[in-house]
Amino acid sequence: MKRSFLTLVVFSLVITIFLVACSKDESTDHENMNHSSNTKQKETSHEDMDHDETTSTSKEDNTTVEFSFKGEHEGGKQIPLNIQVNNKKGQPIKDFEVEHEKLMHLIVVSKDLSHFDHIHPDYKGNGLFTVTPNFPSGGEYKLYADFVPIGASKTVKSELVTIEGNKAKNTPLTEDEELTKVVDGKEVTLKLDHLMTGMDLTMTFTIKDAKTKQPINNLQQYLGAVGHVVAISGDTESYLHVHPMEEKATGPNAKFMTSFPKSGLYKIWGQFQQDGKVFTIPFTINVP
Ligand SMILES: [Cu+2]
Repeated sequence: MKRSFLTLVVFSLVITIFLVACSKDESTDHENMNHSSNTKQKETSHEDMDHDETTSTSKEDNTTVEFSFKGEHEGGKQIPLNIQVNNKKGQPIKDFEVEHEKLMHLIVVSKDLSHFDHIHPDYKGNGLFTVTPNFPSGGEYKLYADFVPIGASKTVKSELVTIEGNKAKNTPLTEDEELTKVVDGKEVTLKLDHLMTGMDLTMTFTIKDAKTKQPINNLQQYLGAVGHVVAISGDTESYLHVHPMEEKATGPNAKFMTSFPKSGLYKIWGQFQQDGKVFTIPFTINVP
């Protein structure tokens, strides 16, 4: 009796220490990384693209990003894009940290969030990145450049661009009734531990083989982590950084942490890799 009581006390102590350590960890995490960039909506067409005045994740943000297309850009075409990163004085920012194996991640979405692409611009030096996104049709797209200048914090700069050509029909964003989807032979279920604005929450993706219903436990590292998750608000103003909680996990569960800055619809894309192939699973949720 006495012994089991002692065991219980020791056990509770261990748990308490563990919890304190964890919550400490999370708060640092939160301060350093868990931000959304609430970008100002700006209607720019490619002809009058100018400096993006969006806010970034850093209070002492000293970066500006200029997105400019080279040459013709009709929908359905691949259009070369320049992304120039400068400081506020107009001088190029030259050094960037490698984050998830890349110097810059570029997310391209259509304004209605039906099209999503995650690509990696090439660094040409002197703050200039180049990439050739694919725009499946004409219409409005939002570009989010995600990078970390050396010595600064994670920065996201976005731009709304208009691509000429026949527009695809607008697909209004609607909340998913069920958070289980089948993509590329994988059945993926998303669980959120609680849905509340401004609170850290855990997203768990559970991945099974769609045919056999067997859990998939051989996910490969994709860009240095079990997977990558991007979340964007329905109005495209908030781009959320979502962080894997156990980078080295291999499935069937992949856990991520984020927080939603305001209520409303969000589209979430989870990207994972198995057998050398990346698959992307979209979910739309409504944050109350
Ligand atoms: Cu990336």
